[in-house]
Amino acid sequence: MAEDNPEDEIILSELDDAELVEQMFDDLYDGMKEEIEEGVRILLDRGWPPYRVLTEALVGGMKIVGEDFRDGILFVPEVLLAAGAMKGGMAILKPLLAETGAPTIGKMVIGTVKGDIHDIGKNLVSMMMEGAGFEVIDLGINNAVEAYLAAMEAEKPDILGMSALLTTTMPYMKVVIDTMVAQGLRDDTIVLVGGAPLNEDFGRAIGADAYCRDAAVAVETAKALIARRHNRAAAG
Ligand code: B1M
Repeated sequence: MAEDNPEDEIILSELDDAELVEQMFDDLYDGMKEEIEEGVRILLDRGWPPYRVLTEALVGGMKIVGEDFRDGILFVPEVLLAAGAMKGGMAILKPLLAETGAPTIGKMVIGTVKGDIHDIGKNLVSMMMEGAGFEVIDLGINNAVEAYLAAMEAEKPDILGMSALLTTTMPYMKVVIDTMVAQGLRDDTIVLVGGAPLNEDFGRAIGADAYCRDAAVAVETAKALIARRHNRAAAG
C-alpha cells in the first residue's frame, strides 16, 4: 500500500528564517501564490519589518526569476505565475507599508510607459511612496504621453514618476519629458524615472530630475527634491 511520505511535505512554519526565505525563493520561482502569502505572514509574525520581507524574500526571489528568464530557462507563462505570486505577497504588505501615519508631503502621478506592461516595480514604488506620506495616483501600464498629460492637468502633482523595464520602451520617457517642455509644464513638476535598464546617465540625458535605482531611493529622492523646492519657494 502506498503511503504518504511526510518528508515530502514542507511545513513552512517549521523552517528557520533563512530556510524559509530560501523556500520562498523556490515557491516564487514556481509561482506558488498561496505559499508565498503564507511565508510573508510567517515572517511578519516573527517580527520582520514589512520592508525587510519585501526586499529580502520577494524582490530577492524575483531577481532569480529574472536571471533565468534572461537565460531562457524560464518563459513568459512561468514568469507571469511568479509575478502573480509576488503580487499576492505584496498585497499583504501594502497596508502595512502605508501604515506609517505620516502626514501627506506631496502628490505623485506614476505610470509605466507606452508599450510596456511591467508593473511590479512601479507598484512597489507606489506602495513605498504612500508609506512615506505621498498621495499617489497610479496610472497603471502602457501609458501614452496623453495619459500622463491628462493626469497632470487633473491632479496637479508635485512629481511625475515613470517606469520602464524594456530597453525598447525607455526612450519613450524622453517623448513625455519633451512634450512637457514644449507645453511649458516641465518646470512645475519634478520628474523621476526608474526601471531595471535605466541608469543615472540616461536619466540626465532625457532631462529627468533624477533616476531612482529602487523604491527606497525613489522615496528619498522625492523627499529631498520636494524639500529643496519648498526651500527655494521660501527664499524667493
Ligand atoms: Co519581462 N522582461 N518581458 N515580463 N521581465 C524583463 C524586463 C527582462 C530584463 C527579462 C530578461 O530578459 N532578463 C527583459 C527585457 C530585456 C530588455 O529590454 N533588454 C524582458 C522581456 C524581454 C519581456 C518580453 C518582451 C518577453 C516576451 O514577450 N518575449 C515581454 C514584454 C511585454 C511588454 O512589456 N510589452 C515581457 C513580459 C513579462 C511578464 C508579463 C511575463 C512579466 C511582467 C509581469 C508584471 O509586471 N505584471 C515580466 C517580468 C516579471 C520580468 C522580470 C523577470 C522581472 C521584472 C520585475 O518585476 N522585477 C524582468 C527581469 C528583470 O528585471 N531582471 C523582465 C522586480 C521589480 C521589483 O523590480 O521592476 O526593476 P523592477 O523595479 C525596481 C526598480 O527598477 C525601481 O524600483 C523598483 C523596486 O525596487 N523602479 C522604479 C521601477 N520602476 C520605477 C519607477 C520609478 C522609480 C523607481 O519612478 C519614480
